[in-house]
Amino acid sequence: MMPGGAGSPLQQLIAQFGSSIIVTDPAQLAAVNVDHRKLYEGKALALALPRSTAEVSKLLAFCNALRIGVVPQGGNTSYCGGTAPDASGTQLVLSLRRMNAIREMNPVNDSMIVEAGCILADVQRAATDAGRFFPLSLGAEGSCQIGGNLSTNAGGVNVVRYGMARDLVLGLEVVLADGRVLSTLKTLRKDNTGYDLRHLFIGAEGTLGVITAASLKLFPAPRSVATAFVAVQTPAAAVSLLAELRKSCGDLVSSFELIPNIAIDLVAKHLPGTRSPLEAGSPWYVLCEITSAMSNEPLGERLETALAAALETGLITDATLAQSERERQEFWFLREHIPEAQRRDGSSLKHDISLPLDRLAEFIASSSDWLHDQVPEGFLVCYGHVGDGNLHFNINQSSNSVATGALLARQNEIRRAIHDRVHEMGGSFSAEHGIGRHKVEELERYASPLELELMRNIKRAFDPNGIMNPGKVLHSGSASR
Ligand code: FAD
Ligand code: 2HG
Ligand code: ZN
Repeated sequence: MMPGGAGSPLQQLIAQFGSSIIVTDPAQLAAVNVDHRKLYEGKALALALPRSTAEVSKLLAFCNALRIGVVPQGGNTSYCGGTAPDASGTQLVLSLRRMNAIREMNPVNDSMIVEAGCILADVQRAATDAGRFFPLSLGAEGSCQIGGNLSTNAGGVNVVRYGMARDLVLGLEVVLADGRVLSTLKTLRKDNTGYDLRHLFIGAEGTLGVITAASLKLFPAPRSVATAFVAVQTPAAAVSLLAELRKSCGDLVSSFELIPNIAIDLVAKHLPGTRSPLEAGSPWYVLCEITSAMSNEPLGERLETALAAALETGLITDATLAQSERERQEFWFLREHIPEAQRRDGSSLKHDISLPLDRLAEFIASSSDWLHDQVPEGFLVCYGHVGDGNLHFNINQSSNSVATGALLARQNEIRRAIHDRVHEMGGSFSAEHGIGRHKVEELERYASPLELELMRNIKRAFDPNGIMNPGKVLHSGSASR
């Protein structure tokens, strides 16, 4: 029977839940049919917009009974195509955008309970308004949702101090594929009571259930901050600088980002009014920040002393400290807009990789040489969260390959060469962006047979009918292979 025909799944959904929850408006569907990078465009059966956990529960129970595939979607900012329905017109996209309440704010316990549809920036703001700090921070924070952040186990620019999204979670409320609600929304730091189920859903990209709420850790608000834009000649110098800063500033180091000159050029080209904070050019820069919860801490002096010592030994070649909050924001604007500048420059190949810190510089050096020799169709824009060993080893099309599509035509071969090299060096082919649909084959290639077997067993245990985000993370149906 066709999805839209009499007694069809769509008609049954509308009859059961009403057209205020089951949306079929073509304009709204067009927006959810495609992922952020436009890698995949599908065709949703409809868009479900529930208002409560109880409604999500009824929806999933219903979809499970009818074997309707469900594709959860948060802010749709993720990079691996995890949010796009397939082309069959039979999958229901489920958005929790109406579930955006802060259920509880508990500054004494340093915790808050939020619904999954909260925009990340709103979660940060609520914490700040309560005099606390929620440290997850990334370029898409104005549109991504906390449910999406947890489902991708997002990283961002504060991981070096506070950890990944996973490290910020005390408990979850999850609707399972069959509609049952699993609630571990406790706000405890210590709770060793059997298997820690919450961690299975974090990073599962909607393949095991729908996260409807989370209990999150809060931290003392930073009251002193110092931010520097530093010129270094090589990535090796950047890695050594990180070690030096850790020696002198300890765990005050909250961000440590590597930026190549080419990225500054791209931002300046595509976002008028921006420019490098340092006059003299340098092949590489570091944007680093130290913060403290103590007010009036002389962090500027501390960072300046550390950087002066590094200048003295030749580890760095120049540096400037942000003299005001406005200047600090300008430094960060440059960093946060590299993805946008890259996008405006044309299609690119993205490799979100991580390596042990002691091998990171060696990887950049050997892979840059390889690219230079073997991939004349592109140029490297390699930047990232070096404090966490995470590089965005991206390749943009050189001007003469835009028209021919020569770089994009070689993407599989290039990806294989880069990921193989990363794997050989003990790294990961997906540091913070997940698997989605885009990296399912990569997971099959690099995970061990035992890891894959256990993942399939977990998928089967939580979602025996395979309705949750089919074809993402693992091949569709591979739960039963
Ligand atoms: P979506 O893209 O909507 O969904 C992501 C996955 O989670 C999908 O598989 C979806 O099915 C699933 N999902 C969504 N909501 C739920 C739910 N409630 N329950 C179960 N499953 C769900 N990522 C980083 O890690 N670090 C960065 O620094 C970073 N910077 C970025 C900068 C820019 C400019 C952009 C555009 C993206 C960036 N990202 C970054 C990627 C992206 O923002 C993150 O992956 C983010 O966590 C995705 O959140 P989202 O709400 O958009 O999720
Ligand atoms: C970032 O760190 C994001 O800015 C996006 O993770 C990286 O666009 C990218 O490749
Ligand atoms: Zn990143």
